[in-house]
Amino acid sequence: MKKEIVNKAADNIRILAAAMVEKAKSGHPGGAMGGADFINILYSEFLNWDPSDMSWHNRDRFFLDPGHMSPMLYSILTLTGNFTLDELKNFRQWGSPTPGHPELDVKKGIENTSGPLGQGHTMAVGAAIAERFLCARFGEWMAHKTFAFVSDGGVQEEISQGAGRLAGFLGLHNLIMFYDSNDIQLSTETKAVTCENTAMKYEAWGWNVISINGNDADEIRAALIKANEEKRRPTLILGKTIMGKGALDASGNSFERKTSTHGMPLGERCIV
Ligand SMILES: Cc1ncc(C[n+]2csc(CCOP(=O)(O)OP(=O)(O)O)c2C)c(N)n1
Ligand SMILES: [Mg+2]
Repeated sequence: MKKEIVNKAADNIRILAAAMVEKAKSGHPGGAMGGADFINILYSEFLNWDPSDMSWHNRDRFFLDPGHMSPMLYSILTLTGNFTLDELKNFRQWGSPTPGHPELDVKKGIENTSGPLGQGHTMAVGAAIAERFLCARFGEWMAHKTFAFVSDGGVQEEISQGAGRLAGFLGLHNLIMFYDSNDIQLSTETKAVTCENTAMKYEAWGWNVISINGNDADEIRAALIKANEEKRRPTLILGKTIMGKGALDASGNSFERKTSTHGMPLGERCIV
């Protein structure tokens, strides 16, 4: 498919994400908009699943770590038919299936409850271990991939270090994790709290690390092809992304790369 059309599909995810936060008057648009390109390529070209049959046990699994990026997940799952536009309109409303942070609902495509950063990382490692266990016991016909999406906050959490180290040691080659590295977090740039080299950290644990522009569809696709071919190691796709990608206010001022784009409706504030 032409890159232009692929990018428009990602723009749809961005617009839905920004719109649902706007309507709810609360939520997190920025990270969701930056991660949209990866999620679009993953779901439309790689994830081996059937949205109409979530009980198929050999389906690929997707675990979201940063639950605050739920608008991104709900948006793609609306494009796949698992959610409706009305459910998006009820984002963050009491009793709706679209709470601010996703809650386990496998039928609708939500494989894990998320919110506490780092937990999605560990759940994905656990699921990848379970997949290898099933294959060792019953044969490779049970093989499937486990995909995870993690952000700056999740990479910083200590729980992720234990899980990441174990995944490398066990050589969980069917685990593929995308790191949305936008260098922005809740109230500061990440450089205010950390200076470690994440690629080197995961390499030291035995991971296959692929660094890309996380907003470029071709680079995302190439990285996922390589990750799928890996036979020995878990893969970390380290994608540099832009917080709030593409968002402008009415006067043309950009919301991109701003800490303030992390966790409030775009329309509710002046750009700082
Ligand atoms: C264990 C845990 N500690 C603190 C928080 C509060 N929190 C929510 S989002 C966030 C930082 C998010 O930064 P990042 O993961 O980079 O997401 P982005 O700002 O890029 O959307 C924090 C600290 C949390 N959700 N979980
Ligand atoms: Mg971030």
